Amino acid sequence: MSRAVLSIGSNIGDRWEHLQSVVNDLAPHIVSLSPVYRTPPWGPVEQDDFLNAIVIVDAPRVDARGWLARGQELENAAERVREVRWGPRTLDVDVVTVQHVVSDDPVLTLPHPRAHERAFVLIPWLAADPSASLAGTPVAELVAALPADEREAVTVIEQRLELP
Ligand code: PH2
Ligand code: MG
Ligand code: MG
Repeated sequence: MSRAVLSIGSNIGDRWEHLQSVVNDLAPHIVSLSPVYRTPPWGPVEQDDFLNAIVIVDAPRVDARGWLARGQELENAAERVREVRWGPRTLDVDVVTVQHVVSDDPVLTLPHPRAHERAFVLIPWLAADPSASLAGTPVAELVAALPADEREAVTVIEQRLELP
C-alpha cells in the first residue's frame, strides 16, 4: 500500500481543466479530493493567482518515485515548460507526503520541505483529511499557526472537480 498526498496547482491557461486532468487520470486511486482554492502566488515571482487542490491517492504498487513520475507525466501532458523556478505553470503536481516515507533525496525530499509553511497546501489538505498530520504535527495546528492574512487569502471555490 502506498498512500500519497499530492498538491496540484495551475496558473496558466485553463487552470480548471489542468486540475481536472489530474483527477481524470488518477481517479481509480483517489481516496480523497479537496475543494479547489484560489490562492495568491507564493514566492519571489510576480505572477497570476493559482488554483490549488489536494488529491490523496492510494495504490498498492506505486511507490514515492512512482507518484513523482506519474505527476511529471501529467505535467508533460499539460505541456508544461520548465523555465523559472517558482514561476508560472500550466500544471504542477507535487508529492507532499508518502505514508511511512522520510527521504532527503534531493530529487524527491519527503515530506515536502516547504509544505508546513504553505497555506495553499495546508488548507486544502486539512479539507481533504481533517485528521492529517505532517512530521508528527496535526495539519490543523499548522493551519492555525499560519499568519492570518495568508490563511484568509486562500479562498474556496464552490464548484468541485468532478470524480469521473
Ligand atoms: N507553486 C509554486 C510557486 N508558487 N503559489 C501558489 N499559490 N500555488 C502554487 O501551487 C505555487 C505557488 C511553485 O511550484
Ligand atoms: Mg510546486
Ligand atoms: Mg513541482
